[in-house]
Amino acid sequence: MQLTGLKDYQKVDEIPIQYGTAGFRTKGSRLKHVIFRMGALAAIRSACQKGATIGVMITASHNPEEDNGVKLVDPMGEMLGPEWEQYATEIANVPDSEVGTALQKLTKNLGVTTLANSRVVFARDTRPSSPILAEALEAGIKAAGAQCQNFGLLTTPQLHYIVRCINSNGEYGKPTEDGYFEKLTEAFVKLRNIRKAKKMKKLETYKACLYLDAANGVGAGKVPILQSKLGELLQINLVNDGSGKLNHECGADFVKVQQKPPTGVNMAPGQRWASLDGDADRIVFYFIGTTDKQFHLLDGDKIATLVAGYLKDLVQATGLSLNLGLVQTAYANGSSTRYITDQLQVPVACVPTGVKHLHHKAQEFDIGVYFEANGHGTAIVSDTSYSSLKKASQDSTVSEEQKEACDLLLSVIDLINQTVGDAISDLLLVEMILAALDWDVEQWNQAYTDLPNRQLKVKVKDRSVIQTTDAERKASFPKDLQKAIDQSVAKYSHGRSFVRPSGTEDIVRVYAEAVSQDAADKLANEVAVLVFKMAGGLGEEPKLH
Ligand code: G16
Repeated sequence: MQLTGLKDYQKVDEIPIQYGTAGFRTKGSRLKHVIFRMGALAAIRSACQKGATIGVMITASHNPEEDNGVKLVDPMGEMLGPEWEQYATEIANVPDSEVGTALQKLTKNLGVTTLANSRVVFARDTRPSSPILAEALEAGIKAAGAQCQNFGLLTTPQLHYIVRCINSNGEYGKPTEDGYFEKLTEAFVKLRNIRKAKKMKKLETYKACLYLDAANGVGAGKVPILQSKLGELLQINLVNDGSGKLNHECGADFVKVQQKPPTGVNMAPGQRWASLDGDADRIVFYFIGTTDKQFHLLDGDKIATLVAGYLKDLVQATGLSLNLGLVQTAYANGSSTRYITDQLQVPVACVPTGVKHLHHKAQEFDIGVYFEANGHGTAIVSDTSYSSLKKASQDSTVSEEQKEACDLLLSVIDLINQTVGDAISDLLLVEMILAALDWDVEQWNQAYTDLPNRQLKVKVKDRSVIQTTDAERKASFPKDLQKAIDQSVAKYSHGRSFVRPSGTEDIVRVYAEAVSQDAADKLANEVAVLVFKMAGGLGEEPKLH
């Protein structure tokens, strides 16, 4: 394949790069050639999908500002499948002189004869390197002979939504940012009006402020649009609104991992706070207790249990037999899994980190709720369940109460971005459920108490030496690492710990939980030292702080 402009997008180094948890991620300065090549690959993917539109998002989400990344979005707004991740990795790593041949070989193997009908849409986040990378992407798409549309600045979930709208011929919604906000806010307003009609006692409370940390990311520019459409229904007080450094001591990842508020914010007890991450696909909530004056985190596990509990009751009220399930990862707090199983009595599955794994597993249920503890998640509804709900809502033999429940559930489904975890949609969903249940954040938090936990990062020479099994809950390599982890864990009451190489940062992640914070910290540190010693740690040995 002849790629015009290839000479402007040559490799800057020979360090191998891999399509990881959420696409390619590294320093923005290393990515121009990768993104140019991904433009061509997206065109090929589109051709293999009979000309369906493929999305490409330029973002490194929660990573520091100097990083950047790229991920491809499949026709229904889903993450790229594993086989194509492999193609992406191969194409990204071939020498400059072999790019054309490698792409040619791939198109031939896949039986692609033309890329002229391929369509790619793309968007970017607010990182300084994003505009130039978007140019590289456009050049790659055009060099492959495909058509493209640049949506400029979008959140990652907005792009996923738009891709699905285009490929469903508008059935999922209008394929524009306006269409996105229209769909979500109309559903929200409708649901809140139903509640108003039911005279919820504390509905007034929910007109109060939500304090929102936008991580100085792309979401910051979108919140005013949301606010303008919600009017008084939800007052959002924005901090880290884009005037500061992206993800720096703020944002969902910082708050979750550090278990503290963004630096510099002034929280009063009882206020409802939330943080987005850099591309607004994750959200966590938090507050200062009115009695204990302590910081409390309402992370992805708490959101998942809130959503699953609400949906379970609603499904029951419809009278339809739809099976609801919840999907988590190894990071899910042990208390949340127990609560889901014992109290909610909802089946729960555990899969490896990465939305693609959770989404895939959730598709096994009629209604699948999935959340990573870091706040990345959504709910999905199978086509047949959606049709049953539509049918029942118009069926004259169905009771009025059941019809009402079907209508309610259909509106809730409209409020959910089913393509991928979406911080803005999740924000509205949580606000709606809290209002519906007449709960404040403290009541929400009381559902169960998290086991104290700690996450650490260990720098090693090559993080790929760590291999895992059992949905990342066990290390299968280096030999004896798991045995050593088990010995450490055995010393702590309610102890649990695992390690895994990050797919978005050049580090190994360590997770530990135990009966007290002190014990969780000690266990995490012991395991971090094991990783450091057995997997080629760099720099100083981890120390307990
Ligand atoms: C991405 C993925 C998430 C994953 C996170 C961390 O989030 O979409 O599924 O949990 O990276 O992954 P890892 O532990 O492999 O580094 P985001 O918000 O950065 O796109």
